[in-house]
This record gives sequence, C-alpha cells and structure tokens, in this order.
Amino acid sequence: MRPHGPGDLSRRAFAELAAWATTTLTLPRALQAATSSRDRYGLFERPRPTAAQLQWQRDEFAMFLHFGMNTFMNREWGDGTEDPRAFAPTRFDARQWARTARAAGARAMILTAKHHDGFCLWPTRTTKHSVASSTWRGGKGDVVREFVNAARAEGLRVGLYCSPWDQNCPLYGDSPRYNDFYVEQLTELLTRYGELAEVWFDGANRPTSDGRRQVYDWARIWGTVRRLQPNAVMFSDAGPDIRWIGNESGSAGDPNWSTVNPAIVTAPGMDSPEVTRALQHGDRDGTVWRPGETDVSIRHAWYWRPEQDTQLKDVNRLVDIWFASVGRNSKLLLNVPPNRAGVIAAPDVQRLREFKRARDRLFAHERRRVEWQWTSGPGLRLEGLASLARPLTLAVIRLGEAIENGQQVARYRVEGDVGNGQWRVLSHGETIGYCKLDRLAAPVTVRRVRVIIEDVVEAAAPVNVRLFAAVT
Ligand code: FUL
Repeated sequence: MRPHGPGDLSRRAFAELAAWATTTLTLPRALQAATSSRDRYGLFERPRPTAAQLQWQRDEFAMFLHFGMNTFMNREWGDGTEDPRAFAPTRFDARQWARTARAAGARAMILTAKHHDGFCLWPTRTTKHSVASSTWRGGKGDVVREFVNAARAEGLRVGLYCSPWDQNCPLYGDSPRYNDFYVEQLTELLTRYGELAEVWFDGANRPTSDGRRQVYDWARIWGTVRRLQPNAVMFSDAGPDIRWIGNESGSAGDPNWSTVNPAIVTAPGMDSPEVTRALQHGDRDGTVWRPGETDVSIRHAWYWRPEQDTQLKDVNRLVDIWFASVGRNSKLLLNVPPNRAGVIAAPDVQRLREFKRARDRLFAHERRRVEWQWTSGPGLRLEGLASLARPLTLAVIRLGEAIENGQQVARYRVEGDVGNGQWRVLSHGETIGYCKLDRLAAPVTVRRVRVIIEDVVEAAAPVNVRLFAAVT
C-alpha cells in the first residue's frame, strides 16, 4: 500500500495534471519525469485513475449507437453530399434505445452526434447540414436532446461522438478555420445537454479530394472539453483519458495495462505495429493512466442495414467478447445501431436479451463468504489461500485489483486443491487490473483455492477474488 502524508494530495493533483498535459503539450523534461519519479518515501509513484476514469471503468458495459444519415443511405461512410431530407425516421423512439440498453445491463450510452458525412443530429448554428433541414419533426427535432433525456430517464450516463473528419464542411482542410468550426460544434454539444460522461473522438481522417490535409488542434479541442465538462472522460487513440483498444473485433490485449507511455500514441489516427501494440497492451512502466475501451458492433458493420438483420453475432461470440474485454481489464462499448424507423430492431433486442441471460447464468452461482488468508513469500510473492466449507465445482474466477491505488500485478496463477492435497493450476496470466475473468476450459471441483501473485510492478497487495460455480 502506498503511504499517505502531507503533500500527497498536491503531488497527486500534479501527477494527474502532468499526465494529461503530456498528451497535449510538450512539457519540460523535468516535469514529465515527475510523474514517475520516486516519492519522498523512496517508493515509485504509480499512475492512478481519476474519479471519472474509475467511474468509467466500473460501468463495465456501455452501448454505442451509430445512427444518422448513413442509416438512410445504407452506407458506412457518407461523403457529405447527402440531402438532409433523406434523414426521415418514421417511429423515432430514443426511450426504446435506453430501455433496451438498460435491460441489457449497460450503464451508459454513446451516440454518433456527427459522423464523417458531417450531418448533425442536433440543430446546430454552425451548418445547415443537420436535422433542422430534414422533415423529421417538421425540422424542429433534436436527436441529441431526445437521446440524453431518454438515457437519463433510464438511469444511464451519456456520451457523444462528434467526428473530427467532416466531409460536408467546406472549411475542412483549412486547418485553423476548421478547428474554429469544430470547436464551436463541440461547444454546443458540451453546453446544451447537461453533464456528459464521455466524449468520443475517432481516428478516421482523410485528405479532401483536392489533397488538403486537416491538422487538428488537439490541445485546444481537448482543453475545451476539460473546461466545459470537467467530469467527462475523453476517448481517442491518444486519450487523453481513455484509449482505443486497437481493433474493432472486441478483443483487448492480454496482458492489458491501464498505464501507457504517452510518447507512443500522441494523436488519433496514427498507425504502425508499435502503435497497435501500445493500444492493445498498454505499458507496464507507463507514466500515464489511460485504460483501454473495446468498441465492437453487434452486427457486421457500425450502421444498420436491412440485409444484416439476419447476420448478428451469436450469443457465444458476444460472451467471448465479454471475456476478452471486460474480462481483460477493459470496458465493452457494444454498438447496437437503430434502424430507419429510429428504433433498435427486433433481432438486436432479442440478441441482447440472450446475451444478458447468458451472463446472468455464468455469474449466477457465486460462492460467497469465502475467507482469504494472505501471506507474503520470498521477494514480492504474495499468496492468498481460501479453504472452502464444501467442495465447489468451479467454472469462472474473477480477480480484481484495488485500482484506485494503481495497477500492480504483472504475473499470477490460480491453483485448486482437487483432493488429497493435490494442487492443480486452474488459470494463470499477467495483468489483472480492474477485472480479470478466467473461464476454465472445463469445470473443476476443488476444496481449496490459492492465488499466487508471482510478480508485481512495485508493491504487492491482496486482490479481490470471486469464485463462480458451474451452471448445472
Ligand atoms: C471509426 C469510424 O470510421 C467508423 O465508421 C466507426 O464510427 C468507428 C467506431 O470509428 O473511426
């Protein structure tokens, strides 16, 4: 455990500020080093999450909603030439989205307020290319407003995606002027709709047809969000608060550190094997807390298309995704795109129901009131032992670190006493973080369980262990 003493708070506040700033500004070297130097107790100062990052992670599961002009054009990427009148949902019902998300166990929802085609789902002052030019609700509608109201009515936190790449805006590629335009759009979203939990920046970015390249002013963009929504986390490849996990197939890296080296991915849209590795795995020695979010679609693509109503991921695939995201110290952002009517289609609602039921079954039989005795062995090794009152046919082990103190575990194994004092390795891994889910290939009946922490970054501390019996 880290010591606390006078000066701790201010040092921490400084570390957070510096951690955020290193992504946007070039700090003097001496300041950068301060986030990872030894503190005055001689221990390393490990990065730790902010309150907003902690809340984000504890949500575990959020729903992503890709909805907009593409829904009506049957496209993934519009080019900005679409007629706003094409946006014409017939039974728009954001409350149905929110009810569906809540029933599926999601705790937050994120909507594409603007995608690469530049069509705005709110009546913006910045462009005519918005819902205000459509016939929906007589041009008086506001999808973002209905979305946030519905989410809040269902107790869900909200996030917005506003694509930096905008193929409709004539200023795009004229860097300073487009940055002004984009910041103005963001400002509308950040000031009109109450508290946001997450602001989502994707990394897609192409030059204009006549070859102009937009240079984004990320320091200004992120600074605007921090100023207007200080409790929101910002997502992008480069954070600054939450990083992309590096693929769209629903799989976090293993190991997965919530700490990163901010010098590797410095802006959204970078692409190299080193960048992908950094996004997937984070960095054991990273100086900045930037956990990974796993975004994946329930369908083949991000937007609804009629021909995909029969091609949803099956429930086993979704459960695998759960283990590979939430179960690997990440958070799942599952995309469920509303259809042209403006509701989540029946096959998606049904699949979400099956997914929730499958998770409920997997985690229905927890062995409670298990007492763990922790002892430390040679070096950094720490061992937790639990003797069970009755044998347990174990199927899933959930491990968790107290991440408010940072992430420490770098290698562990779990063993079970399968009878006659015979210990068998049940699972092993490197990182644990907020949540590590180990699903056994086949259930094993055990009388005792032990967790051996074989390597830690800095200081070993007991982890939380939860044992789930097989479904019979
Ligand atoms: C990407 C976009 O290009 C895709 O269309 C989708 O929105 C995905 C989540 O982010 O950058």
